[in-house]
Amino acid sequence: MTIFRPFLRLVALAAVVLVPMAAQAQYNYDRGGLSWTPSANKFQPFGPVDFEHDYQPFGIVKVDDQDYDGKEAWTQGVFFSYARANWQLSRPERHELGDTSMALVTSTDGLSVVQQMNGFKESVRNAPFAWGNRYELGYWDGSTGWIGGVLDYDDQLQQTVDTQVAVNFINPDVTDLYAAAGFNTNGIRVTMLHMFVDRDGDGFDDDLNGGTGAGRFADTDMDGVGDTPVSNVADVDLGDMVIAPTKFTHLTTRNNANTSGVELMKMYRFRPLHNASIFELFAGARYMEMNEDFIVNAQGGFGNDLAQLGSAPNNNGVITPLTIQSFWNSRIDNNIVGPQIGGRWYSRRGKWLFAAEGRFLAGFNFQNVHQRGQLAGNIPSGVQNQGQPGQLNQAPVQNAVNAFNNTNFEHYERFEEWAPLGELRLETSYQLTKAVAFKVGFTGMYADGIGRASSLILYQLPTLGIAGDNREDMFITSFNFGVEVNR
Ligand SMILES: [Ca+2]
Ligand SMILES: [Ca+2]
Ligand SMILES: [Ca+2]
Repeated sequence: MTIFRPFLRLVALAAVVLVPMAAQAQYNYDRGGLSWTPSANKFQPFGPVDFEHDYQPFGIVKVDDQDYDGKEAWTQGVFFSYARANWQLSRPERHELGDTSMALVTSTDGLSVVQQMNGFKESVRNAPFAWGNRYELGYWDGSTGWIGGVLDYDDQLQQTVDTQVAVNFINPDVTDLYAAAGFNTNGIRVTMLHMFVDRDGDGFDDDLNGGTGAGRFADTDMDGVGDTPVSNVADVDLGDMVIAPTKFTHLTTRNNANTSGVELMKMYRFRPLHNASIFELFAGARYMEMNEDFIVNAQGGFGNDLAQLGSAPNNNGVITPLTIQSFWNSRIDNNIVGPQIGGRWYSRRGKWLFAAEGRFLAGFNFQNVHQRGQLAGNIPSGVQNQGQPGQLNQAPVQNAVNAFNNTNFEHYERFEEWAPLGELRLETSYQLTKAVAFKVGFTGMYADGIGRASSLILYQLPTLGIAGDNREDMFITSFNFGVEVNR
């Protein structure tokens, strides 16, 4: 949540309050000839101006062939416009949910090695429509004027809920850490996801490679089954480890995007073209935001399916079943600011008006990225294999738990990018009264240099990170309907 958004809503509210004021004022200033008198004060936005309203906003418009008596080809004075928008933000570029390098993991049988592929080929799959508002307020005084606009496109939300979703992670080699801690690595490569397994649930690590002990247990009676904890870590048989699969039993994603902005521009109106259509030129500044949250919650994984985890027994000996919990939430704020030019061409036919409008923002995008999360959480100390409470094998996921340290992580990053933004609006309005028109239209916006939350995740153990893929293009399309007063 930025502080900008509440401010924006305040501005929007102010604009709504101004509607009656605008509606009371009217308008038709220079009837008859196709000329107007320039204002005595071209540039002063709030100073004395030359237009005078005639205060008949709801006068009937009479149509007589191509002419009607209520409206000139252009307007003078205060105008206001409001549009309800059904809008859509294009989905991000294809980014898998997970690291795309190949991952070899142990199958859920704890024995065979399989190649694990990411379950989601796209982190965000859809681009649903959502609702938003747009307000414009301004005035014309002769051939110049001012226009201010507020755009507030609300939450574009989508969620997925899936089961058995594999997510690959970059899995660092931690063999040196084991060696430094006194383990006998014997040329065995150990990664962060390596762990011992207890498939038969006897409470002892299974001996997978035969002979030299069963993981953290010595086989004192030589029956092929570990039975006694080793007293020296150098006697642990790292060769009995497998790589834990990172397939989550339950995974939800949630992507939430919104766009808002303000603009303020000086307007210039050219003399009518030969077909009586009018062209107006705008120049000013614009500020736009595109904020996006990508939230992932995952249960299981990290070897959870290789063991029934339970809490340490409480005073009554009761063990609570545990599921490993993970989450990673990513947020990006694209804050785009820069000078803007634009133009509007329109033509009246009786009560109908057709308008085409374009804008170009030479934007500079200040991106703020924030990521927080936790991997392999919900594992308190004393966790154990629920199938064999009281036995010595504390947790098959011990390595994962130890390596990740069960802590929250947080990452921040800032990027600065050029973000040119273009906008095209096509609208048709129908004059209901002298001042009030109903309008429908389409708006398309395109921008480059935009960061998307789901594309900025570095899927690396143990604490993820922010990847640098922060330049994408985006399309915003919206279908609008609303009212105009004296536009
Ligand atoms: Ca066992
Ligand atoms: Ca062994
Ligand atoms: Ca034994």
